Amino acid sequence: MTKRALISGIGGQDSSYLAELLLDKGYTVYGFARRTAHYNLQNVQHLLSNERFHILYGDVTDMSSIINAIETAEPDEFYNLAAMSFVGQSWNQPIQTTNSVAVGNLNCLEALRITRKTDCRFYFAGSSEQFGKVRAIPQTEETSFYPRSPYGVAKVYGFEITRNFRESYNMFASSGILYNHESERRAPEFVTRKITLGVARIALGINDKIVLGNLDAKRDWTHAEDMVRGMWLILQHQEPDDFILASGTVHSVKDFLSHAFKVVGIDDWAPYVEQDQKHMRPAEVDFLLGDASKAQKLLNWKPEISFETMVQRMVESDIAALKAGRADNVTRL
Ligand code: F7E
Repeated sequence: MTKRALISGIGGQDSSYLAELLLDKGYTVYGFARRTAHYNLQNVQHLLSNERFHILYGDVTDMSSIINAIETAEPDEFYNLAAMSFVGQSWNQPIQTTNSVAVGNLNCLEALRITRKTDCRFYFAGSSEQFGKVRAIPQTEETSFYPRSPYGVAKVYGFEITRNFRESYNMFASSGILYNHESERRAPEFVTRKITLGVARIALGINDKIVLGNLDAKRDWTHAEDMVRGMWLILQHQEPDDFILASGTVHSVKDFLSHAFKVVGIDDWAPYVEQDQKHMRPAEVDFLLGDASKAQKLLNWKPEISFETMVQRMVESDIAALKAGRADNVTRL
């Protein structure tokens, strides 16, 4: 029988790749989307004509809408990917962040329990931001949490409540603790896409600089396509569990700049980059590096797209989009 999946946050980067993956595997996919004043389904536009792909409107902060979605979709798997995901913004709207990330996840779990769909497999999108201040290098599933932002604090709650539902109600509720993951579909607020769009604009003579914050921050970056395969594998495992998904390599923002400028033939990028205090965070996470050996061993998961290929794909895609006049969502830098 065809499997059915419900994906919340369907307008986002990860959910669009996950929906593609599940449709390829023969699933019927229900995307749970928030209604916003501006159209927010560009990332899944190409899937809307697929007869196995459906959009249901609602919000994870509104439990009645989740219950309706569960009753319509009757999912075998529920991926909760809905959240305010921009760490920097979480200081400006800590309550909305907590409502969408933490309470939103509790609402999803409660909705499954109330509708007696406790046999539905549930995925929570955990984050390396839960580790925050480094306690161990690299971080494993055993490393303790010390989040450094309202976003990170809310993710810790989401992670712990998922484990609690697993242990309290015997639900198949699992979390991936995902390190940074990027792609051509990444929103332009995030540092990687901000850089690749900036480089594309410089290469085409549209702009002459990129304005950033902390260039010394180090992250473990993976392509989002690799990550969604990991999410799916987490829900196919014989038992519910928590897994780190990461590349196991670390690069600084400066390294990212250097690779991105190299794609357009610029070796000395310093004259094109300025720093501005307004992009610095009240509390920074300086260094994150994940150890995904548990996922490799138990799920046979490892990333296939290298850091260099990912950066190249992003820069080339932004150049092509600008040349084609598809400069939408480029203005919020
Ligand atoms: O920042 C520094 C910034 O906003 C990366 C989200 O997907 O991954 C992401 O969180 C680093 C930080 O991602 C700018 O200070 C410098 O150190 O791209 P980001 P993030 O905060 O690491 C985790 C795993 C998630 O769960 C999140 O949802 O880059 N940085 N200059 C800057 N960052 C931004 N955004 N803009 C700058 O101008």
